[in-house]
Amino acid sequence: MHWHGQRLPNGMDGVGGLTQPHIPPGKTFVYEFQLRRSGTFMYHPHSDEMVQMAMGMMGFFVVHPRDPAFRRVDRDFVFMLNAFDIEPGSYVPRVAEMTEFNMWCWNSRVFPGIDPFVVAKNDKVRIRFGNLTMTNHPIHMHGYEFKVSCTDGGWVDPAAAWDEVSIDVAVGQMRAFDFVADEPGDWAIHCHKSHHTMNAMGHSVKNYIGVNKKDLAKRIAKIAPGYMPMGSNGMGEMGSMEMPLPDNTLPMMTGFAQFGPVEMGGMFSVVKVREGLAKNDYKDPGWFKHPEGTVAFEYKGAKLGEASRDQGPDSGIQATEWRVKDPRKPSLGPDGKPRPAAKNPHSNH
Ligand SMILES: [Cu+2]
Repeated sequence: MHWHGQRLPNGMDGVGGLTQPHIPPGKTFVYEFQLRRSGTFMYHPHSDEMVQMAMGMMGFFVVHPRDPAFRRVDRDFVFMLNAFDIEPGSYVPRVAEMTEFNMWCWNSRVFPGIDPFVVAKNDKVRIRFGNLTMTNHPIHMHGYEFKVSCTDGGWVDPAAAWDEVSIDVAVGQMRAFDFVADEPGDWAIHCHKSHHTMNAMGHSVKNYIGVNKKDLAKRIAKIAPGYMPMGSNGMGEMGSMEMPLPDNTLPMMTGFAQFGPVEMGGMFSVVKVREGLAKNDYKDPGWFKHPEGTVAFEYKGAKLGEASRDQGPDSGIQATEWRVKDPRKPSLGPDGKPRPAAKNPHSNH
């Protein structure tokens, strides 16, 4: 087992073959080392790595500072980004997968099976994550800018901590960010790669946007009972459907909140900031009660016309006439006759 990010004697570093013998099945090995620095770390096997990591063998390793006042926060969350490739209906993850994973997890769970991050208003909050998937994840939190406070290499000096609203975490990296939760609400937090907020079956769906397939669906359903085509208006409608699914899989995107389907899966959760929560209260407080007049609403006034597009000479937009040249034909001049062959300025002929 490799202790990712730790300072330790070389023989405790856990690299099979290099610093110790591989651990055979059924055997137990002992690691002993002193924790020489605090921060956000991980551990994972360094033996048959592709198989063992694809099967989910990995963990987090947070070392708290000896001085509890050092960089102290009120709420400290941690999640591991991990991924599986599990064919819908099957049980065993594919282990020879390089990029086409279909279960994008935090702590081996996917939305809506991930707990919300429950936070009291004005709490100092730290969110830490490590990435042991095989791709990078730009983790984006709504509602706040935050300070990146800890990386693989340790604590970022407060004077050097930088502001972000999304922080990319590369493969094998750890990141932590801090913020003061002064804006109550239900703030989404998610990976910004859109296929990472989907569960299995997000792959290889055909694009039927704009296609009226009522007839088609009927005809296909005759030979494939239960067939349901992807939406004509995009994939969002999948989020509100109760589709029949094979056993051992999950809807591609799902989850309901107070305004309807959330249409998410995978690496998504909600930071729930509420007033008056007790210090250790992590219970889901339900959906945010928005103050009157603070929710986006449908416009019901006079019908809006098309935006006008002025193409006059002073508009700044130049009317452009596009011509397409047929390479088989000589180009024609404004008089409709073939143009004389252009002189090549770089040629001496
Ligand atoms: Cu991602």
